[in-house]
Amino acid sequence: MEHTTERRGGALRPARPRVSLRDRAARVLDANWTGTSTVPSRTLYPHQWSWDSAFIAIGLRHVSPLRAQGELETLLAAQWGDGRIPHIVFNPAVALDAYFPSPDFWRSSTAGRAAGAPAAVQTSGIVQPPVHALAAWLVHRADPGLSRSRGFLARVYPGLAAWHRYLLHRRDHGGAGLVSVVHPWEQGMDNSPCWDAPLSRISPAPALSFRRADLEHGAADDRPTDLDYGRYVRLAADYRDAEYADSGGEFAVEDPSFNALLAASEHALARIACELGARGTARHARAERLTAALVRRLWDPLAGMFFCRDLRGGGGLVREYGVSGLLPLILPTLPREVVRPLLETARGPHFGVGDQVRMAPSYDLLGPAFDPHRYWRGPAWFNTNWLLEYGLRLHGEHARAGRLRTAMLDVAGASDFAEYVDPRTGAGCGARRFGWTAALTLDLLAERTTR
Ligand code: 9WN
Repeated sequence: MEHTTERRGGALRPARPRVSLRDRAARVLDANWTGTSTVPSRTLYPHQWSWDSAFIAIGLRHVSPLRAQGELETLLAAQWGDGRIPHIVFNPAVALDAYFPSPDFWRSSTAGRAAGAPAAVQTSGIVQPPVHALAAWLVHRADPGLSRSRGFLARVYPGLAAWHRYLLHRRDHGGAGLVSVVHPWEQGMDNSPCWDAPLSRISPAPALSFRRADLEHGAADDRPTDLDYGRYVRLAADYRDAEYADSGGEFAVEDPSFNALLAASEHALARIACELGARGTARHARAERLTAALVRRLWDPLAGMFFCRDLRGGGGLVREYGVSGLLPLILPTLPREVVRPLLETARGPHFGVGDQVRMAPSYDLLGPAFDPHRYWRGPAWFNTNWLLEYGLRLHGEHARAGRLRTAMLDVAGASDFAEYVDPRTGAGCGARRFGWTAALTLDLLAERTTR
């Protein structure tokens, strides 16, 4: 708490204690805690989401390492037999119509039986970016004594290893050592213009065949369109009807951030293995192979940018500047001849990081599809900016990283922990008191050494 005094009517009197940003952020996580995990938003997203939980655990470890461990353990309890970690774990106490698509759409325990979906809990059947091993390692580091006494790493290691195995073995649809996403929701930046070309080939499900719940809580102009939703539904229904088998499918894209996060998490898994008394060498080597494949497959030296590769559209690169293409900066061994131009792209007119914007936009400031308010088509998000801030520091851009950190803290506080914000003004959009915004604020506020 910060105590100040204020002058009212000429007299000095004690001010009401102002709540610090740290306490406000911690209160958001308390309010979103269900007893076993944390919802991204009480209104818009009332269940557990996969990469949200990983980012939330990274912040929660500064407030309650025990809850942070529990967050990841709850998610892993819903893992499928084939190793996939589902993107949503449904809370049975929440009404079916509170979120779409609901459990009766995914039908995980029946349609997912062959893939090993759990019987006791309902989940979606697609995945999200693999931030979990990284989160588990950071959670362990926050309180190694507690972690060792609970056997936390030993509990989560087999599931995390199976998760990476699933991605590397069942999702390498391009056969070149990278993972493909089979739905835009899997990559997490749902309506990014990077998906426009691959999605344009998908015939949308009829508008009357489903009912969106998101528009009851969010402004339509800030959300994906009905046409986007029709295509999301078509892709998810086709995957479900094929019993979530990882064979064909009309959408398969190699994405830079998904694969960079897998490489970073593979490095973290190597550290976890060492902590458990095993050798991490093979895992570090795998992370290096992923880094090399990223550069070989997705780096465009002329543009100074990583792009998505559209496997079903002739296998070419989608030359849209999405923030995903900057996120390989989190990798420690990215070659110098890639790092230098990539940092220039981050600073330059497409993203303006550190000068033209308060926070990095999700999509190209110069792109024809740029929209500062519509979800992943321009607004700035806290998870991608947190990753970017880390990447800038990792590669020696300390002053720029410091400016970004300050802006993120200001914007998080002023917007009441908005889901996403206008990258230039910082004006909040979407849900407020959003889980990972609060969690990553806590992480940015923590001492550098514990981060
Ligand atoms: C679909 C929960 C999730 C995030 C995603 C974000 C949004 C869901 C939706 O919310 O997606 O998964 O209904 O729009 O795009 O990144 O994990 O916060």
